[in-house]
Amino acid sequence: MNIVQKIIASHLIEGEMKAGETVAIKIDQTLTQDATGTMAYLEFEAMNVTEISTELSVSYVDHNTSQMGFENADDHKYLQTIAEKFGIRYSKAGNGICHQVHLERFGLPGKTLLGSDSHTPTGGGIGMMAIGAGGLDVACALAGLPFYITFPKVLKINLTGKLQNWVTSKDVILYILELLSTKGNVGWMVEFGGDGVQTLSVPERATITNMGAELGVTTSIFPSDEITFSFLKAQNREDGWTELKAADNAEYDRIIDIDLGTLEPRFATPHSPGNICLVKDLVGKKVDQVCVGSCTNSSYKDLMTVAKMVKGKKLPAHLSFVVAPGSKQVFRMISENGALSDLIDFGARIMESACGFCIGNGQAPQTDAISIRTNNRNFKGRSGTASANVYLASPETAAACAITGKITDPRKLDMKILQKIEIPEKFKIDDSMVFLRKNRDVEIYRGPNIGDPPKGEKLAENLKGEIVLKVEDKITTDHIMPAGIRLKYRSNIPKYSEFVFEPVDKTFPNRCLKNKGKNRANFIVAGLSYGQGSSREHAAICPAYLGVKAIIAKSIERIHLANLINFGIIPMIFKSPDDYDKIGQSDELAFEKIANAMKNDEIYIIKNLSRNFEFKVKLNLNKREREILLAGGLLNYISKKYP
Ligand code: MIC
Ligand code: SF4
Repeated sequence: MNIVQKIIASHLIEGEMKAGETVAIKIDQTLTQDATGTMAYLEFEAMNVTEISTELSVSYVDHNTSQMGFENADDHKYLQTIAEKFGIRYSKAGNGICHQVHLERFGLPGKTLLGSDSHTPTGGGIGMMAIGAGGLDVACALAGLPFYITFPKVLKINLTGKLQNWVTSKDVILYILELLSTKGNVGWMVEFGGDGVQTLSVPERATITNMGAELGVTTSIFPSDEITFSFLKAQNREDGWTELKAADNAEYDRIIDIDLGTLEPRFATPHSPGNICLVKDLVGKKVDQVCVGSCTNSSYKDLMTVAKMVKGKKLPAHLSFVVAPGSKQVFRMISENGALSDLIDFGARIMESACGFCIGNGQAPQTDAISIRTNNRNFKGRSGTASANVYLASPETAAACAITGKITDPRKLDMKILQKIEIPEKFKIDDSMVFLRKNRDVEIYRGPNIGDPPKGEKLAENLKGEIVLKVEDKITTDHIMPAGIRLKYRSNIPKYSEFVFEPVDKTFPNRCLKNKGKNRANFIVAGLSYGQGSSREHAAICPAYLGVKAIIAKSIERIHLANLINFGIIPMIFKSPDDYDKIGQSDELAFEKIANAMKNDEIYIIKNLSRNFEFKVKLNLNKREREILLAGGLLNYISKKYP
């Protein structure tokens, strides 16, 4: 077996290990973050379970840490008290970004991790099968229910050779994105192998698996070897190490070879992590802002590299340079060894250890700015400035641009080759801000902004209504449910619903509510790869609240598809993609006997009453997904199945 198959086999609860079949796996660990976590724990509470069933669960506070108003602080208090009640570890704001801290302190090779954040696959860098999911799926895992996935097709990426100076693991994943793009990879997992693996440290591997999320694959994973052992040892956690490698005769559905030695520094250019070009092809453009941080590139090695590059230099007057260390551990270590002073002397604005600029929580660049960032997503407007152009790059390229104030290939800097920053023999360990305190009698705190998760309605037999919105390809969850300044409403569904599709069409929520008031259904028509990006289930909960009943698309991304089902919105795929062009916004559609069709039909016929024709859609759903939709969502389904 390959590594993916070995981990699934050792966690299999239900199903057959054959590509395309649904399998249920046991989840060993969970993680949540505050922006998805409040809703996830409210959903967990709604299940009336008395104990958690995982080996380890951690609740991180890292997204909404700006606290403009009482809302975020109230959510944090709720999260801390519920963690205490159920014996969930709580990582306080300031302790760091969930994926970075989890890799440092809790991730273990061979284990499964389910996280309510799409970049959970960061854990693949340490040999975990780490999967991102909606909050409700994580709540189910906490309650001891298995996680359902389609048994994946496995892509082996065979790494050979060694990266040249100034070329990094970020350039590896940007190259993979160039090869595979951000769409069409649903149902795959990526497994790395080959001699080149041995040239990459755990944080470098984690940068690659982290941004595997942008490919749309279920997860990515590296073997666990002596490099994994040394990393765990440096974190005082070598007891948890196990070797993990594919059998010599392991089979794969596809193999790609990459010679690391041939790669060059790359950018993802605006506005998609899949728009890749070489840094050398853009040199000379003026840069307005450089941001180093995020769960992709904020490790000790990343920050030390940047600090060494800028040491003794001064920031160009026109440029803003932002640095956010990934964790308290990283922060503490660069402060102790003086690298923090080098960054400050250069002119860096030091942010707390949190998502910050990556999620548009501050540091919005100026109008029309060019911003070079080390994070993983550059969707239009995500930075907080709709007209900004965000380029994603390695810390080395970002630092080179910060030094010169323009786009610069780090290889062309007049600088001696940097000595590679090695993983320290011992990291600075202090878990005082990620504590476990169990107290069954604690009173759970609920601020005024925190509401109950919405209750779904049983699927109606017939639906009639309007296509309220028709959108094109690659609509991201940032288009559907913006974060940034709207993040603080994550626990207040009626309020947050006022901003659904805000960047696309501000009139969307009101138009939906009008139809809902008249008992008419709302439908959305979309192109390829609908729901790319984040795991935020609010991109399904809030449309459901507005009365959206079905999405008809050319294709839908994995996590978003699961979230739609969990909240009772029917995902439908055009049988003939050309029909997308034959229907338009405002068309009136009729879905007759849909509840009946949901029981077992593969193909379903929708009537377009405005244009007087019919078109076919595929219901690519398994039995369990159909039952969830019929019940009006996963919470209803669970309460029926496990009364
Ligand atoms: C993101 O990077 O988009 C987020 C914010 O981390 C999301 C989760 C969320 O929306 O809260 C993700 O990646 O899942
Ligand atoms: Fe946080 Fe950005 Fe990572 Fe999402 S991608 S978890 S917002 S740092």
